[in-house]
Order: sequence, then C-alpha cells, then structure tokens
Amino acid sequence: MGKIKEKLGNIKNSIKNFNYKEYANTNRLFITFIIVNLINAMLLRFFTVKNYFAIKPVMADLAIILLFGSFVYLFKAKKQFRYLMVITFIFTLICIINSLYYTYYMSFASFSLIAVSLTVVDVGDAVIQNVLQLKDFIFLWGLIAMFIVNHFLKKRKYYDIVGPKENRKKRFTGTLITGVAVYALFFMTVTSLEFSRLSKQWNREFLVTKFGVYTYQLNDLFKSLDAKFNTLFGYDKAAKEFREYYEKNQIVYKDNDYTGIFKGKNLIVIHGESIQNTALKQSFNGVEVTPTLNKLKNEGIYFSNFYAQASSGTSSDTEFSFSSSLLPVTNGSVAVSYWNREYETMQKLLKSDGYNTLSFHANTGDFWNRNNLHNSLGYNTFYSKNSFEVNEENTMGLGLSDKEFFKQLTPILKKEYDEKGKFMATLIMLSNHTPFDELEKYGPFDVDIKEEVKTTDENGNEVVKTISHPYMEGTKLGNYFKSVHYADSALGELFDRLDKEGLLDNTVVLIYGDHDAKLPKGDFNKLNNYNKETDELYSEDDERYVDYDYYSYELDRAVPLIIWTKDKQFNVDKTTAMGMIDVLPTVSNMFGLKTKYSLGNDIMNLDNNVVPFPNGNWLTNDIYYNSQKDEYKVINPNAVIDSDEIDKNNELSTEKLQVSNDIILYDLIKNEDKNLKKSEGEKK
Ligand code: GP9
Ligand code: MN
Repeated sequence: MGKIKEKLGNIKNSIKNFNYKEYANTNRLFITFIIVNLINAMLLRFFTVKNYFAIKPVMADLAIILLFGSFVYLFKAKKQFRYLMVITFIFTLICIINSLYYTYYMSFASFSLIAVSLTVVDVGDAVIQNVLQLKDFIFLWGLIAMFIVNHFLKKRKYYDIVGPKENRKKRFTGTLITGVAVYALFFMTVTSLEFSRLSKQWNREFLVTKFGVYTYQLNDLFKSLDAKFNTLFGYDKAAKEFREYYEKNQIVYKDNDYTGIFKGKNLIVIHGESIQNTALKQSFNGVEVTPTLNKLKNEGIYFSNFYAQASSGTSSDTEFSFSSSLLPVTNGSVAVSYWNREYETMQKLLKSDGYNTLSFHANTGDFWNRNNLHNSLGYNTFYSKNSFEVNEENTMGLGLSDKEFFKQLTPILKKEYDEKGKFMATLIMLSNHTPFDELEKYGPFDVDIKEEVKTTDENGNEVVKTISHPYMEGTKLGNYFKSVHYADSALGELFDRLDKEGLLDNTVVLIYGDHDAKLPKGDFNKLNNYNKETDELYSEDDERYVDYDYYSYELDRAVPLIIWTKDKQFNVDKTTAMGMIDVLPTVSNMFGLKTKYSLGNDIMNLDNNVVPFPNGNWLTNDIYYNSQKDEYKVINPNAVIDSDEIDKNNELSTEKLQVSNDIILYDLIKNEDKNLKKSEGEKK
C-alpha cells in the first residue's frame, strides 16, 4: 500500500515538475506524429460519420496513437523516424481504406471482409467512378508532412543534439503510461450500451462515431481473429442460446387463405438489382418509371412495406436471407466465408417436393462466390456467364444487358422444363447497377418537368410552347430512374417471352428489389423539394417544404416484393412491415411447405411485425427505431407508443441477429438439429 502511494506521489511530482518547453523541443518528430494521425482520424470522421469534433473519439484516437507511438523510444533517435513512419503508414492506410469502403458500403472495413472487398474491386468501373474520390488521397498529407519535418530536423542536426540527452527508457514508460491513462479516462465515459456494441462489433458506424477509427479497427482485428477461433470456443453458449431461442419462439403454423394455393406450380424468382420502391411511385410528365412493375403490383400481391435486410454482402446477403430466412452474418459475408454451412432453404424445400432448382446470372460464377453459394443453397444448376453469349454490343454496365439476359435464358428454361418438369428458377438481373451511367443504352426517358405555356408570337398570335424545368435531369437519382425504366422494360420483354413459350401458364412469379440503390440523400431532397419556378429547392420556411431527414431516407430504402400469376387477379396490397427474412415462411406456406428454422414470419398471418436490420435498427408499422442514437420516429400517427414494447422489440431484434449469427458461425442447424426439442414446426 505504502509503495503504491509512493509511486502515485512520484507521478504527481513528475507531472508538476514536467518541463513542457523542453519536452516540445526534444520531441518534435513525435509531436508531429501525434498531430498527423489525430487529424487523419478526425478527417475520416468528417468524411463519414461527421462527428469530427466530438471529444470521446478524439481521446480514444489519441490514446492509441500514444500507445503505439511510445515504442519509438525503444529505438535510438536516428532510427525513430523509420518506426514512426511505419506506424503512420498503417494508420493512413486504415483511413484510406475506410474512406473508400464507406463510399461504397456506408460502413467501415473489416479484416474479415478482405475477401469480400476484393470481390468489390471486380465491380471495376463502378468502383472507379463511384467510389474512388479525391478525398481518399487527402490522408497522404500526413506521411508527406512527416518527411518534410524529418528533413528539416536532420538539416538542423536535431538528432545529434537530442539523441545524447534523451532518456529513452523514461520517455517510453512516460508515454506508455500517458496513453494508458488517456484510454482509461476515455473508457470511464463509455456507457454500457457502447460497451455492449463494442463487444458485438457489427454496428460499425456507431463504433467509429463513439470510439474513433483506430480503436474500431483494433477491436475489429481482435474480433476477426476471434471469428477464426470462435468455432473452437463459445460453441456451447451459442448452442444453448439457439435451443432457448427456438423453445421460446416456437414456429406455430396457422393456415390462412394462402396456404397451399401455389402447390405444385413453377416458381420464377426475379432478383431485381437495386430496384427500390421510389421508382415504382414515380412518374415524369405522366409517364411511369416502371409501368411493367406497376401493372404486376396492381394485379398481384404487393408487399408495399418491404425491406431488404442486406449488409455488406449486398446482393449475396439478399440471396441468402431470401433463401434461408436468416439475417446476414455480422462480420464478413455468408457467400464468401460461411457458404459451406448447412441452411434450411427455399430451394431445398422445393427440391424435396420434386422441383428442379435453377439459377441464372450473367456475371462470372465466382462473383460473390456464387458457384459455391448457389450449390450450398440447394440449386441443382447455376447458369452463369459462360452459359451466355456476351459481346461488346450486348453488354451494359457490369455485363450482359438484362434484355439480352432474358432473351438468352428463356430457351434454356424452356428446355429444363420440358426435360425435367416443375422448377424453381432464380433470375438475377444486372443492368440496373450503380453507377447508372449508361444513359444512351437505357434509351430515352425524360426526368424533367415539362410545362405548356401560352405566349404570343411576333405576329401577336397566341401560341402554346412547351418549356422544360430540369428537375431530376443531371442528378444521380435522375439517371437511376432512366436505368430502372430500362430494367422495367426488360421485365416487360421477359414476360412476353415467357408467355410465348407457355412458361407463365402454371407459374408463380416473385419479384423483389435486392437492396436500395445507395443514392445520395441530397437527390431525394431535391425530388421532394424542387421548385420549378426557380429551379431551386424550397426554403425551410416555405409551406411546401418537406423535411427530408434521416428517417425519410431510411424509409425510402423500401424495395418492392410482388407475387404474381397470370391467371389470378389478386389486387392485394399487404402493408405490414416486412423484411427479406419473412419471405421464406410466407412463400413456403403458399407452396404448402413448412419451415423449421425461419427467423421471419408468415406475413399473411400478421398485422404488425418487427423487421430487424443488420445494423441494429428495426421497423414496425408504427415506428422506425434508430439503434445508433437510441431514438425513433413515429410513422403511424395513430399508434400508441409504449416503452415496454420498444424494449421488447429491441430485445427480439438483438436476439434474432445473435441467433442468426450463431447459426451461421457454428453451423448450428447441422450440429444442433438433434438436440432441439421438437417444436410446433413439426406438428401439423
Ligand atoms: C454482381 C451483382 C451485383 O454479380 O449481383 O452485386 P452487388 O454489387 O449489388 O452486391
Ligand atoms: Mn445487388
């Protein structure tokens, strides 16, 4: 006890007697190192989560910089530059990679995602045009600054003077202790919610906002290594939680008007790349952006409050959640890292009912590791790029144009049907993919506002002239509408072709938008607040002004889900909040099949539902809950909001994310099936 007191007294004295001037004069390079890396971390937050001046992440960043930097004093003065450059290089790389990654995914990079990120690099043009920006290179200023400072210090013989004076051991311990102290001080301010999210690591935006990028990345490194080891440890806990979840949330089947209505019919699933509901609602000068989809949604069953629950695995996450009723994995992607687990899927269920299961996609089979993923999901055959004739004329964006894709796949599908009978076929569209810049190939579609005005000509006669207000012309969202218009027209052609071949006669068509199009919020603001008189936006005090906030944007990320058959007019608009994980239980019921592990619900039995998103947010018919901020927006003005209900929904969402993740990581469906108390799912 006495010794500790003495030590503390010593520390107190050294702080009191600390000669700041001398420290500054003899640690110029180290101080530059701190400033450079601190500013870079702030810049990254400025470009991404925007809270660059918040004190907490700055403290955390500073602590990490000091801790890593302290080891420089184990080197002689002349060698210190090299060490600090290596650390600065690593920190700079972290900033550049995260800045790039955020542009594409609106999230932060993870070591466990290296394989996924490399897949993204294949997106080629999309990355160069959409992702790589000048701001990503700004972070390099730090390395240059370090070089320049070192150059001048060397010129002034700084190291010759400082070197002999330096008590390196003392400086090392002093800096290390300061780093630990700053970190300890920082952790004293961390709330239990923040701690819990740090331990889960999936709420990455939140973590960088609260903990700074360096702590985030370090934690991610541990977690990613952990992911490699965690199948060795933690299995029992995961398996126990898995059993408890399914005992508590037994799947109780309730027949409804839709039970078995499609039994024995073919199923065509259309994976609508980046199609979001915004497009279906929009028309310009009386022309709909998506006339085909609008017709299908009016005739079929339209799920108008439907959301993809994709994470950084984008398209592949949706394919996975659609098929398995599980949520995407919290770190990495199932397609890349966990495709070889056993999942209960729509494909397998249909296969066991005698279906031939097929998938079609005109990109290479290794994109998103689909060669493996599709096999594992239960497709008999995957027709990928080499099954199609792709040439310069028929490509658009990432590859074969959707019109050509549909044209070439129809005879293959027909042959499969003729030879093998009833089928489930998934057609993965490609053309409507960011950056939506193939304007000439999309064909004409105006996104301006045309207006007829009466005026007089030079002879004084009244004439009607059409004038155009630019509106969405020249914006990314405007280009997106042109692109979706093309995709919609490709769908129209597909339906004609299928019909001609008799492939619609005994078939159910299901179309979903695979995720939102990641368009700028500012463009949506313009869509809602455009003043054609001035070609500017309504000001906030204008009565026509729409406050387009974070929640408006999140809600606009809804995508279409339509179930359609040629012979029946359903004319149903199902408005219950719904996510991709609800598709399997809903659709399997329609095909007279039952699931055992689905985390979603048969939506036809529900008037309200909780839709968990991979970032921890969730949605019901009444509210959108923002887990980052622990706040929500009321969507239904008549709803009675009850805080117990919110806690319950929070718990359920977290539980689903956790159980889903554990199933994926620990292969629990394969390993624990025998140990699961047989639930209602097996009863009739
Ligand atoms: C690539 C296509 C697009 O084959 O599915 O994938 P995304 O970039 O949307 O994940
Ligand atoms: Mn996609």
